[in-house]
Amino acid sequence: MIKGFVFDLDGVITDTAEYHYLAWKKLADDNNWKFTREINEKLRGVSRLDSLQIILDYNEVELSFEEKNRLANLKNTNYINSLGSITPKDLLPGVKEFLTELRDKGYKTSIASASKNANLVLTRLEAKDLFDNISDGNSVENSKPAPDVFIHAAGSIGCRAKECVVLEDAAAGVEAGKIAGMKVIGLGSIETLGAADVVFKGMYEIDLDFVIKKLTK
Ligand code: B16
Ligand code: MG
Repeated sequence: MIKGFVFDLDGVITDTAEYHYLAWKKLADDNNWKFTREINEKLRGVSRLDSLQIILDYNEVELSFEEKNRLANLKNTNYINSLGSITPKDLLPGVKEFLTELRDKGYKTSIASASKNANLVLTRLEAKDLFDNISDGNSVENSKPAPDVFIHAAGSIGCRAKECVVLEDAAAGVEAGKIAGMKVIGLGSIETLGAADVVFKGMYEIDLDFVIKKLTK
């Protein structure tokens, strides 16, 4: 029986990928590193330090742990500065309607994001009230594809893993949700999210009754 829905943030509730891209691009430009849109796609759902490592590997650059932390912090300052322009209009299509329907029907809802800025983004969106709990990059040690943040989220809303449905836009997140033992709805393209139980283009396409039937049969 499904009792809870666990939502990724970036790419599912709102699209902060462009802000992440611009902040990484500035860091890369300042350090004369190559950084493309294609590499940026590989950073979806990946933690801040792991994202930096992907960029460093691509450029064959080796740095000390301290230097990596310093650069990750610089990127984060740029990213946070850009979040000031986010408003409730930046909720992705169908998000408010789907969350409202879930809560009206008695389902528990939680965020499960790799981001350490989830609270700030949700505050800007004025969307914190749509969720019973927020689990994020501050809640767990291991980031996706490790299942930790989803397991943390399920526990926080009083559900067992098998009673939860995950909504994810990134391959690493779909993998994490499956490892956690949850049903997974992929939001995006079937090519990237084929490992999910069902894939929709966006939340606006989801028919709740259809999904519950499909995931519990
Ligand atoms: P921060 P999600 C992820 O969020 C982003 O998709 C990813 O691009 C970012 O690097 C990661 O959060 C960490 O974010 O630097 O804000 O801690 O998709 O898991 O909600
Ligand atoms: Mg995401």
